[in-house]
Amino acid sequence: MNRHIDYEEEYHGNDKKASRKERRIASNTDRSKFKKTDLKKVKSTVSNSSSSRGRVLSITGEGILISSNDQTYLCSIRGHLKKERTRNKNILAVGDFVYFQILNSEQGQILDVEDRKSILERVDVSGRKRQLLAANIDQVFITTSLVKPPLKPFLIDRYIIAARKGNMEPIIVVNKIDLLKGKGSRSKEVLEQKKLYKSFLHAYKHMGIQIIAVSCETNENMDLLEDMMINKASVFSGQSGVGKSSLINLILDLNLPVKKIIERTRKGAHTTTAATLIPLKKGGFCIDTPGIKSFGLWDVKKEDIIGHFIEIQESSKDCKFQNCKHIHEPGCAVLLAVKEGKIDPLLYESYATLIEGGTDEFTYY
Ligand SMILES: Nc1nc2c(ncn2[C@@H]2O[C@H](COP(=O)(O)OP(=O)(O)OP(=O)(O)O)[C@@H](O)[C@H]2O)c(=O)[nH]1
Ligand SMILES: [Mg+2]
Ligand SMILES: [Zn+2]
Repeated sequence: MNRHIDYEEEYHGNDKKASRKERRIASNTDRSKFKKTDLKKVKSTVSNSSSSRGRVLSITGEGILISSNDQTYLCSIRGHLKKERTRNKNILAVGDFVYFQILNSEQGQILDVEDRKSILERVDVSGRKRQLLAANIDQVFITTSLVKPPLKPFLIDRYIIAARKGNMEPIIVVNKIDLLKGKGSRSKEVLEQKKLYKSFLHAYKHMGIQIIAVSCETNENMDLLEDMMINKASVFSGQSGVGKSSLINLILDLNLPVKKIIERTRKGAHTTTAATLIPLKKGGFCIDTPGIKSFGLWDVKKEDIIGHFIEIQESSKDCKFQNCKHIHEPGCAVLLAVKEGKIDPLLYESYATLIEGGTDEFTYY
């Protein structure tokens, strides 16, 4: 097997390796922001005369696939770039623009990475490193589904915060809207989802974020989603099984692998295993990504979280204590507003989960 496989242990990780590396970086106390770190330090010593510019299409165990002038090259990374991995699980992401040396008609070596205009990142599975999910994109389609798997509003907030921090527009895509209608729509499970979905729409309509409900089964709003993608770079991200690849297949008329209908269990199976940059015939790009279980925010301070919840921030001005976290403090105006129904309970719960953090599924750093 290619020894460069650990470029990207990808989303499911290589646990042994990760824990070994974790120990190695355990003493690393560098808390500086990413903007000041890796890329700036990696200012090129490379002469550009012998290098070509390309874009990262995908990163797998075999190497990094670069597209340049309508050709693709499987590339390795030059040594000095690899050193930048102390706090980073990966130093390159799909969507990155890179300079590379062409070795032959199929292979090359990456010399340098261009500064990014935007980046989607999270805490990796080890909980200590920054994992880059996608770079140089305009919008994140925070993809969720109804019923199978059920809607998870808390995960959505994390994505919204990460998208805004990374300089991208968050857009919520609710897939499988067909499952709320027709056959089986009177089951307890579906009725509960209907209720949650209604509260979710109510809570999030004030957030200034576009929400689009779609279905790959009935094609509902598929034209609208396609229009939103034209001439933009978009990334589809979200839990496994919500239908990211199905949506891309339908809109771009592709054949990306999707989960088979016969499901033994409802969780676990990750169908897409590596992020891939796909060009749109009508202009623009989109990135399909593997499903994720949790989304730990990288380098987001607790103080910044409240800025995302406008109504909570507004109410907090009347709290008795200036350093009130709005969890259980006396004289908390936020808790009072929740009690009086002025703040949506769903939003408050999401806020509280983010502030308290700590659980496996919703790690907060
Ligand atoms: N009922 C219904 N099923 C859908 C819809 N969209 C996708 N599915 C089904 O959902 C399953 C999962 O779809 P995928 O496209 O593989 O999901 P994914 O988000 O790409 O999953 P990962 O690659 O594992 O992250 C497949 O069996 C699809 O047929 C929809 O709108 N309605
Ligand atoms: Mg997929
Ligand atoms: Zn308070």
